[in-house]
Amino acid sequence: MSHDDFPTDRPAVVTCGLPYANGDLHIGHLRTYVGGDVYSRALDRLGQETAFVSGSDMHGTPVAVNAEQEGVSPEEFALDWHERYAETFPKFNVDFDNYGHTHDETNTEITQQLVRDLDEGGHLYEKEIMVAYDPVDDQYLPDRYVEGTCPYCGAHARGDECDEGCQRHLEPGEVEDPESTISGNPAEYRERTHQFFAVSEFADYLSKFLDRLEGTSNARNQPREWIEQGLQDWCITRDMDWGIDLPGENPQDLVLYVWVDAPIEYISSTKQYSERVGADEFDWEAAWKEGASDEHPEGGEIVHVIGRDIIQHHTIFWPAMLEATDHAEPRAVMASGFVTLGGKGFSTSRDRAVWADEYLDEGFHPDPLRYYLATNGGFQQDVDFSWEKFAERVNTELVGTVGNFLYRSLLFAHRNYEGGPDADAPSDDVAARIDEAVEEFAAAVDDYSVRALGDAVTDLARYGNEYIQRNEPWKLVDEEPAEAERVIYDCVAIAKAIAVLFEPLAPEKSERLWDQLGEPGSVHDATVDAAGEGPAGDLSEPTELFEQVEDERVEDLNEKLEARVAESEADETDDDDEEGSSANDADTTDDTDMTDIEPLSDDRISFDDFQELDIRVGRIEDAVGIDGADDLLKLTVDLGAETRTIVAGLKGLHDVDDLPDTKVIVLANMEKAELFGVESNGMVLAAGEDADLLTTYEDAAPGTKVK
Ligand code: B3M
Ligand code: ZN
Repeated sequence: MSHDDFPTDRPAVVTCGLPYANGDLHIGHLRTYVGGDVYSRALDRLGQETAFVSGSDMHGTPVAVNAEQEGVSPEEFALDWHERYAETFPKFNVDFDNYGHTHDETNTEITQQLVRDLDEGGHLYEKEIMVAYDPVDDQYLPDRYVEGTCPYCGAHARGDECDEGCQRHLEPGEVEDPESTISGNPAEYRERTHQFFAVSEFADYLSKFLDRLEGTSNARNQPREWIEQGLQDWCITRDMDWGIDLPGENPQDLVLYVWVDAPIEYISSTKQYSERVGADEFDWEAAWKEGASDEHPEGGEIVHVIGRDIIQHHTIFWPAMLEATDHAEPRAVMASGFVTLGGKGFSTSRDRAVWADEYLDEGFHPDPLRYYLATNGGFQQDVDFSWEKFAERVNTELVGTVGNFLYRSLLFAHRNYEGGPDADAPSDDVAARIDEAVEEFAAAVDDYSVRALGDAVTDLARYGNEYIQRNEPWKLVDEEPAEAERVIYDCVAIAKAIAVLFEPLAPEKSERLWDQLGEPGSVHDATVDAAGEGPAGDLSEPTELFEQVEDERVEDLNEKLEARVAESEADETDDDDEEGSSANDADTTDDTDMTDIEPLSDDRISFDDFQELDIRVGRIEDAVGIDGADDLLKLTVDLGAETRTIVAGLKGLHDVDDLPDTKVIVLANMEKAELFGVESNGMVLAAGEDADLLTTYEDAAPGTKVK
């Protein structure tokens, strides 16, 4: 890998964490897959050679336990889910170059070879450990087959992770007071010989690796703490039938731990892609193996997109495995926050979720959900889903800003200029603004920010709206026809740039726009260079790209969701949960208050940065509503040195008459903003959805600095 800006001349592989093949996908899962897809499409747009791969995670106790409960073999059970996932992802325009699964031949072969290499490299050793065993059922109880008490924090825990307490990964034998999750029988510990990978030997390497690692900051900061606490070696075998056999002598018939073969599927899936398209088109070995390419012996640009619950596997175990076997080092890990409902995690087993199929069954197009999931909050922040917020983003940004600009420009162009408006090139200002959007787009890729990719487009559309409004081509068309044509040509040029830059977020809608623009070929093959080239095509009659989500619709959807959440909450009282689990799922994380509150940010700021914030005590003198704005109040606030007008979203949350004389805390050097025609000069600070106003404890006077 390199640390150069994208695009580089190395092959890139973008991977998404593999879903366990054991249950329906919900929009919490989709956040990671959409994120990965958006990112890989954005790399494509920059002209980066990219493979986008994933696959289903077939092995492990979550799958085996669920299959057992349904009375089918794990293979049949997992394949069934695998096929469903392979059908679901394309419906959301999540377009993997290869979507394999961990139980196929490619992955079995590559996994066994990699484990042999670990062994030959002297990184594996045998150790006797205590494994939970159910004497009544005569069965060993790995991972999810056993539960008990966390030895670190005392919470109730699963065999392989302290899901309700400290979230630690637990090694076999660690959980105290073990019980079988299948029979409920108390388990005993028996001695078995297992294989261990000497991860602790890689502590120094991993510290340096984390210093180099790009992506979201949570993926660097959490593992640094784990390394400081001391790394434990990792047991890589299990007493069960379902999995990939430990290669070589295997007298106890052990299989490899699911977390060994799961990330290896990233490699296997890339190999399958190369085999399909040919190594000339994409060379999986050059991407993954050190020394395979003469030009770039360190390998390609590997970017892992995952949920934040599996950071440890991707930043400790996996890079150590890669390093030990001469594979390329991952360049970046992008770890997404969860999607929550009413502040709590999704739960598959309690039907507390918005399901992927359900969204489509409601008749919604996939692209608005993609846009919402990718741009609502930073990638690593948890996002609380609500239909209102979804509708608001769709209505204001997709319909109001982007759709509105496109429709008014293209309709005008289509009606007035047969064959499309004509000019040699966009005017200088417009060309410069398009270049700026392309730069923002490229910077967003280098920052691993799918949200900023969205901003690059909405900002450009906003500029487009201002541009057309300012130049009023409809007034010029009779008196200054040449000028009118130039203006509208510029607008169509902006529309074309939007088509290219919006492709990652809204692939299908962008393709439709591309067709409306009469551009040749597919927008999926266009690169950012096309964004500045100006339109070529003969415009067809435009239709509106995005549909408004009406209030009644939101009410309807809310009712359904609230009823379901209430039911799931009632279930929680008599909960002895099933074992199903997967990324982004409350089944691995909730029942604690962990997900009620967004995790504290890992992004530290310096004291100097803090000092740049001019935070003051203020006193509200007057509060009035603003015409046309449902949520906003215009406040007059005494800040000691001066009195300012500040617009705040307090209407409906506070009694307007009570506000005068209330002391508030104000960010005085917030940039000015115009809201509904009122200039807001500062920001009143408030906590949470209900805008609980910050105030002072004693008698600090207006103007006093907060520090
Ligand atoms: N199958 C799902 C999870 O724990 C797990 C991911 C594997 S990624 C290599 O989130
Ligand atoms: Zn714990």
